[in-house]
Amino acid sequence: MNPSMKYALLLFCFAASIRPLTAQDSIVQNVTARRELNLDGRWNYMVDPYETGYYDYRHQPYDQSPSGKGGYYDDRKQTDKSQLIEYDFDRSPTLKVPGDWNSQDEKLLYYEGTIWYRRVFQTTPQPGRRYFIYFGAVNYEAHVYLNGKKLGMHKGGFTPFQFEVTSLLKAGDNTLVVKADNTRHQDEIPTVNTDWWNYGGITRDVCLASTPETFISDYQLQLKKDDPHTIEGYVQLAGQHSPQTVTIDIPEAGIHTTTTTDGGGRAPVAIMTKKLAYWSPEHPKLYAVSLSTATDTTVDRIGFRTIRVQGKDILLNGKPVFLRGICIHDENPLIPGRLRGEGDCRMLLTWAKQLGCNYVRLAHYPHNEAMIRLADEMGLMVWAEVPVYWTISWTNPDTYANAQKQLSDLINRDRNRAAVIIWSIGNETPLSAPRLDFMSRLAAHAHQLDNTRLVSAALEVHRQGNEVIVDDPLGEKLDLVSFNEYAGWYWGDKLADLPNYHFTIKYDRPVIITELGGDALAGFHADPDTRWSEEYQEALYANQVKMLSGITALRGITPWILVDFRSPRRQHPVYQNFWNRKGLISEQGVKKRAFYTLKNFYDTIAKKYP
Ligand code: GCB
Repeated sequence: MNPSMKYALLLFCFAASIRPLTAQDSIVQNVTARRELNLDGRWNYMVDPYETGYYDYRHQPYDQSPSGKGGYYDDRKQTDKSQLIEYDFDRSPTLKVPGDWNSQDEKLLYYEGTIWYRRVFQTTPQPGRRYFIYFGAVNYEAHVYLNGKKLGMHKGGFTPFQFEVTSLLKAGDNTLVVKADNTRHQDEIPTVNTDWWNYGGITRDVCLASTPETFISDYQLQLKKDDPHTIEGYVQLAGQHSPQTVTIDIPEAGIHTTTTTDGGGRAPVAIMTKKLAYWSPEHPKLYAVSLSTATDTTVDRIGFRTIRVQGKDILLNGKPVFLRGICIHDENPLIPGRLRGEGDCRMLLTWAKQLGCNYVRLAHYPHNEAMIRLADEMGLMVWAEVPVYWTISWTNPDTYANAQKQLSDLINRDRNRAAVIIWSIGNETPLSAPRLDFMSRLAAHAHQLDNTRLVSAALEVHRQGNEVIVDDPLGEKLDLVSFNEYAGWYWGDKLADLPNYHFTIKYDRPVIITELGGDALAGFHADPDTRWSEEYQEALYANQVKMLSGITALRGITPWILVDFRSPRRQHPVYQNFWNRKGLISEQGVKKRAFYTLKNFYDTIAKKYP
């Protein structure tokens, strides 16, 4: 080879080695059914505010250098006493995974930046199997390395991602290193300004999953739009794409049928059935569904129901429903920090049930998959949302691509959960032409990915005197009219005046109030005119209920919020102390007076919509 060819080849190899590696586009559906090894537990960690483990002293990323070496992900050990290594995972402290770092060490409460995590695990890879490292969520940007090799990067703090590691996994010890960075940036989703704590770290489960070479990677089995007698969807195989038979069994519904994959590994599903017991909050029936091919079997629990809008009504299984809801953040106030497992999820959903809810708004980002599965099991309908919150960079194409990817990942993960009835594409986004374009594209994308559910967003109102107006042009693209209104807290001086407000709503659709409410410090009692008192919050709810009774199309509300939650924006030294106090339950789990006001309202509504 002549020298110039040699040089060109070297350059090519180098360029190939620095191509950006990102997480795989789609994740294995129902990954826990494929779990080979749970990687939760204690991981060693290092706080790295200057990103010394990522950049060299010229600020060049080690993982983009020709050798790819030099970063903390090498997990070097001193083999000779004279050797200089300025880090040591083995002797570093540990953090619990899943779990944000802020709640695990006082020094990390306000930390925003990079933390390195390392976990060593043992495995014996089997020939003929494929292996994947799966993360439920890492906030916000994760760079992942296995045995010193970069697997890739993922952005987005609330959606799952995975990497195939079949060729890198070793028999014996394997070293998994994650650089988690929760720095906020204007062009990201969410952007710099939110009203919640920016909890960092590996906040959800991690596992090693394994599958056969050709396996069932994805599927959707849900009732066809507006048709209670047809289960429709697809089964997607990954691996070899010669035509294969897929068998679908739902024994309890007497279903045993087959379908065949096409050249792309996809098999359409259309099953006629008259025997289904439909999923509803009162009867959250889930069926054991088994999918199998010649080489693979996977089992899930799936509920079947229809949801649609007819005039001003929302019809669940053809019957009008009122959504008796409450908003929820992914936070356990008792820790306080991100929910760490099914027990934490169950605590919140049990409180929602005690309130008389049949519905929850999981704000403002995708919650844990465990939460959605529990809602399926406990009988709570769900509004699921992406963190397109407040003032996003509307004109940046990368920002749009990021938002759309997060929306796709949410829909793909939860498309088989009967509980989810509404995809929300954002919250309180300010009117402008670029924003309308951005949000309209997101709405179309959600409709295109899933035509069996409703698509909406939490809009804002504006006022003229006593008239509250809802006319956001985005409303044209949505299946419901849903908006936040803070009468009695951010506007409307006297609570007793609330019933004098009336609503002018441009769209003839069911109306859902996605937020209303006000703060109260649990245990602070005063007269109903005193801000922050439980009595004020109670009177606010009583007057809100009167005011909203004037909206004839009202078909649901999700007051803000079930439990007090942490927010850096909430600074009052007596009443807030970095807590948003709009919860109906305090950070110690104590129910405030307004909890019972809302519960009474829901008890009455439940009788009207049996
Ligand atoms: C809102 C936001 C929510 C805030 C809430 C508040 O409109 O959607 O994220 O936490 O108001 O308490 O101000």
